[in-house]
Amino acid sequence: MNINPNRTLLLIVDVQNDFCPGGALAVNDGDAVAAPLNALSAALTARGGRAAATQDWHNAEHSSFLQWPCHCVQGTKGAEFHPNLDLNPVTIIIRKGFRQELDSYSAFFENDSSTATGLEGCIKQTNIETVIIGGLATDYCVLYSAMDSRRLGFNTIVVTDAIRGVNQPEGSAEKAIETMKANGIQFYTSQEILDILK
Ligand code: VGL
Ligand code: ZN
Repeated sequence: MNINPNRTLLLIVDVQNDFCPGGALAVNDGDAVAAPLNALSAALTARGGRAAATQDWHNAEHSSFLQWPCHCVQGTKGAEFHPNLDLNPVTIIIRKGFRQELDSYSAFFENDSSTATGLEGCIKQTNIETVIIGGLATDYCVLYSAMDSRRLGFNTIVVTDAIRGVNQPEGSAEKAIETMKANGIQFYTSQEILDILK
C-alpha cells in the first residue's frame, strides 16, 4: 500500500442511526464501524488528509421505500449520524437520495450513474488521489461508492473492519467484496492503514 496522506480522503459512508442496531434498516453490528473510522479520520487529518461523510437523505415518500423499509428521512433522528461517529475531522458532508424518483447508493453518482453528487469535483480540486472507504452497507452504498471511486481513477482502499453488510439477499456482502476485489479495489484493516500513516 502506497499512500500520500496529503492526497488521501477518508470516505465515511452512511454511518447513520437507521443503519445501526435499533434503526429502520439496521445492519447487523453496524455501529461497530464507528471506532475504526474515528481512529482513521483522526490520524489522516492530522497528517494533512481529508475526511468526508455521506448521509442518506430521503424525502418522506421517496421511491427507495418501494424496495426498502422507510429509512433516513430528512430531518429525522434516523437520518442523523450515529452518536459514536466523531464528526470533528469531517469537513465534507454529502447528502444523497433526495430526488423522488432516483435513489443514490454511491457517494459520487446517483443510481442513474450520471447525476453527480459533487464529491468528485470537490476532491479533484483538492488533488485527492487515494480514497479510503468504510461505513454501511458493504453490499450497497459502500460497494457503489468504491466502484465509482475506482472508475473515476482514484486509488481505492476499503477498510475490512470498518464495513458491515445488510446481506439482502443472503450472501450479497460476500459477493460485493468479490466484485470490488475483481475490480482492483484494495482491502486493508484499519490497523494496517494506521501503521503506514505513522
Ligand atoms: C443503503 C439501502 C438503501 C446503504 C441506503 O447505505 O447501503 N442501502 N439506502
Ligand atoms: Zn437509502
